[in-house]
Amino acid sequence: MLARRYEAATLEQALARVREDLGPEAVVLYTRERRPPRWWRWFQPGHAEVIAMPPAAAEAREAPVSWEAAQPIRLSRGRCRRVAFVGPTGAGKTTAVAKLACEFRLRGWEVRVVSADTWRAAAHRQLLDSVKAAGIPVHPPSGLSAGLGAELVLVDMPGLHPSMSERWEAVREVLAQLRPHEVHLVLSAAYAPAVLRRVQDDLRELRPTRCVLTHLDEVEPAQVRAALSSLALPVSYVTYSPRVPGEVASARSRLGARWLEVSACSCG
Ligand SMILES: Nc1nc2c(ncn2[C@@H]2O[C@H](COP(=O)(O)OP(=O)(O)O)[C@@H](O)[C@H]2O)c(=O)[nH]1
Ligand SMILES: [Mg+2]
Repeated sequence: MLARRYEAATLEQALARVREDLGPEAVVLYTRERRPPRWWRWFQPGHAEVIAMPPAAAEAREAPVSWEAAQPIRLSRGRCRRVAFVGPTGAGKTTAVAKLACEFRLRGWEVRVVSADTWRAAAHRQLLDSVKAAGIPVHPPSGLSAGLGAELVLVDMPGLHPSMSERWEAVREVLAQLRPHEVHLVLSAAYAPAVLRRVQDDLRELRPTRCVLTHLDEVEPAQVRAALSSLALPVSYVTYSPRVPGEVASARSRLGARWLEVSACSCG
């Protein structure tokens, strides 16, 4: 979408930069402002952040793309919901798991993460580093029973391709053991439509019921439209930065829908 990030000491200044750069019709996708108390500002100035994109009206006039928003993960106190994330290598699985783990933890839920990607040595480390600050335990697949007692268990799977038979075996085994309530297919919005269709087809056996669309900050609206029109699954979440925590939204939230709708309806 090639959304741009603007940072300044205040929200007004950041928005002024957006208008200066993208014009008064710029589409603001996200704002965040940290305002320290007045007496503290001398030591530490405020910080505001805006993500915005050029006006959708500038885009080609085409029919709106239809897409479906899936329900976000729903939890109940004292009950454990197991959610697995599958997809190709580099799609953004580990990042999405870490973002969601932090998000649910911050909302007060008991969260555990299972790192089933033993192929990328850095994967476990990456996950551990990004969620440990939130106090979320990360378990190897052999520690699945440690998920008992948690209200949400998020499982990060290794990247899959039909040629990787060993990984498929491992993923099938973890899924059989875990019996997840939900399987989310993680797809990058940067993939070409043919790749998106092929991946959905290749991974159908794992029965994903929804997909997470990632890398929205890196692609043009036309690309997001192409991605949305290639999806057979409803979208559960979107991610729009590599940062953890933060910058993940349910497709049913205003922010999540905005990331997709701006592109889907870029028909002027
Ligand atoms: N810009 C951007 N980068 C992302 C996003 N999600 C993941 N990444 C980056 O994409 C790369 C692959 O992500 P990772 O979570 O390791 O993918 P995995 O192989 O599917 O687990 C990493 O460099 C991430 O920081 C996103 O929404 N936006
Ligand atoms: Mg990974």
